[in-house]
Amino acid sequence: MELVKTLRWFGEGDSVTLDDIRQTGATGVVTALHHIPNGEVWTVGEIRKVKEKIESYGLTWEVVESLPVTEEIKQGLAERESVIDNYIKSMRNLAGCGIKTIVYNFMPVLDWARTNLHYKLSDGREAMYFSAVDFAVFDLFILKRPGAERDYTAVQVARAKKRFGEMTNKQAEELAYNIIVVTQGFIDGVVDRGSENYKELFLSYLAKYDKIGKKELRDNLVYFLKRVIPVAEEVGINMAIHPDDPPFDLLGLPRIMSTAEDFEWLAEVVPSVHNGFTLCAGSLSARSDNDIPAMAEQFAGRLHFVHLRSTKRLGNGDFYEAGHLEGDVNLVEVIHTLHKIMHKTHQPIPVRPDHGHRMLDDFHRDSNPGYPLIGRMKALAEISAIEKAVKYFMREM
Ligand code: DNO
Repeated sequence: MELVKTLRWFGEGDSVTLDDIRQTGATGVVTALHHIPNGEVWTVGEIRKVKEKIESYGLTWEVVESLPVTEEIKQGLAERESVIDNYIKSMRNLAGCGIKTIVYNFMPVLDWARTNLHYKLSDGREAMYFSAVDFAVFDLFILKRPGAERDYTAVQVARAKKRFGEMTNKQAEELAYNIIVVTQGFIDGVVDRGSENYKELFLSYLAKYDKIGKKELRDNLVYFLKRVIPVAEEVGINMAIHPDDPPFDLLGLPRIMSTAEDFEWLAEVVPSVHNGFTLCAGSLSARSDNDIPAMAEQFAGRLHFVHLRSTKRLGNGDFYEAGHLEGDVNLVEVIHTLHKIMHKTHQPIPVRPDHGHRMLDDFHRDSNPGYPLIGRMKALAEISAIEKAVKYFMREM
């Protein structure tokens, strides 16, 4: 049995085409109906159009990433009822079309965070980087989030102040624009590329969490799952929550999917195996206490999707996205663990390389941050080669 190798495709607007994807070695596609506004129903007609298009290239639509869980649901507002009704309709429509794995996340406001999207590696490739001090600059001095100082030590504030003093206005503006707009717009975040006054808008979203702590956010997730998991069981859909990226507190927002304890909690409150996870090795690895192969083993029956990637932690709160054979995650061990799981469950697990470096011809073609073609193709080739070797040594071939 093999892992199902997939690549993410952002639909018709993606500069990386299905024709490109089928040449990379991927057999599956991970996508969403990015043209449908968050919270609206995905109709059978719209789902079919995309599915047929993917299949016309000899590929299969393996995973939906993401069917967005909107802010009404995360904040637990009265309006969540109708949005959850729509969510359930979309689930039923997807299942009716044979698409049975849905990724979502429960991170408030910000889907993922990096401070530098063009960090140069020594050989000329580019990776994405998270700088703790730059993020503090953004929070304290650019955004000027009310009460932000409370979340930092005096030393951190002093460092951020010094760093801010060294930045030009243009650099500060770019930092904010990257965090709020560039990294969020293309994955259907709350602030899209067209938003004017994006900083004010973003601050107003953050303020909505003034009275929502970890407990309240957990309650809101459970409320959502108690509605959708029975439907998932009925129609055979696997729900796969994506962990927090990065898996630690940011901007005073509650975070509830960062550690093995968080995973344990989720599996306990709604025990159905349809209530599962996306094991995002990259996101989780930004914390040294997350043992990714151990988490894979512990949550084996609930791993509906895996993002294979690695980060390099630099010891000061910073990390960057390392090559797939480098960094702090041992992907050989992760892939070995996934094979041991498949051996027992006889269920092929879909994986994708997640982000890749920007390299070679990627510099001549615009793509969404983290999703260049050549870098991801290299990662997929590395993953496939690891898998071949793992299978060989497990006597599976
Ligand atoms: C970023 C992605 C995330 C992920 C969502 C899942 O590149 O890993 O945007 O798709 O958080 O809901």
